[in-house]
Amino acid sequence: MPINKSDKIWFNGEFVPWDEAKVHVMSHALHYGSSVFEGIRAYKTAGGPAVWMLDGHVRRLFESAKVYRMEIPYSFEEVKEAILETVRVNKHEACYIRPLVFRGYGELGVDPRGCPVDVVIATIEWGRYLGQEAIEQGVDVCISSWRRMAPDTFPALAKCGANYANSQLMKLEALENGYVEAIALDVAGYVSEGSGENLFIVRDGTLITPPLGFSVLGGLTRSAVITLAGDLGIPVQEQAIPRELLYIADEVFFTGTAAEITPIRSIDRVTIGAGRRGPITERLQVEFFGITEGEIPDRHGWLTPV
Ligand code: PPE
Repeated sequence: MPINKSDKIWFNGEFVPWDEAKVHVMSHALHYGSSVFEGIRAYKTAGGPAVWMLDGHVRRLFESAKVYRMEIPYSFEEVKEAILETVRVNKHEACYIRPLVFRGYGELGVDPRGCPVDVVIATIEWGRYLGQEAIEQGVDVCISSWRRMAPDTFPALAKCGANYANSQLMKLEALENGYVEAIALDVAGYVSEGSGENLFIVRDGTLITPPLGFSVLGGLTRSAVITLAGDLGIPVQEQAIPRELLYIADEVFFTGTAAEITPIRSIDRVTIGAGRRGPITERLQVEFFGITEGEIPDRHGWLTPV
């Protein structure tokens, strides 16, 4: 997606103009994928922009950094405040927020210890991730020939730049073959997730999603959907999903900060359910978008006013 520049980027504690937020080509992260990041949305509400699940995202950023032994030189509260300040400074009504923590310019070689840990927070205005119509019509996806990483290779719960080498292979193959997105199986052959989304299916009125441990990211949208399903009295099971259960599911949808709740209408050209957004997906969307847009009371305290 093209980048809509905003005015300023928070860079190691200071605001710098968008075009001046640069790093050296010998930065460690560029060579070895040593970055961890977040993707957060601020939604437009009647009371001004509000950040969705800010604490959960900042917590996951610190956890991702912990796994890779990266010491973030700011406190949890400082990072939270910097995120809010970046939205304010850029005068967004709504935006996508990209905090990025990376091993910077210091030494060359895999050993990262001689490189500083740099932190940036950028914001852009971003529309629908999988296209404007996707939210209502659903998307056509495939099963990737690439598997998600095995649990003892790359830690899936850490949102590390390096994981997205695998995601890029999935995405490129899917686009090349005329699909919008791909779903990967894990190392054992069970359904894992999309290149940048968690996945749910609906079967006989029950929502099913792979548990953490099936090489999935612990998605915040995934957690929100599980909570909303509870509110609506829809049973949820976290269990292994064999590939064929996708084809015979009543409904399938993706969740993610960027993708929000996006229905899937076909997989490998097999029509899912009625071939359009299903009723449970729609009920969850109504709740989700109602809360994010400030039209339904934020009963779980998910929005932080900017
Ligand atoms: N799995 C993966 C691999 C993933 O990247 C995301 C988010 C999710 C699941 C859903 O997690 P959550 O956003 O907490 O519900 N992907 C981010 C990056 C997408 C991109 O293209 O960049 C996002 O949605 O912001």
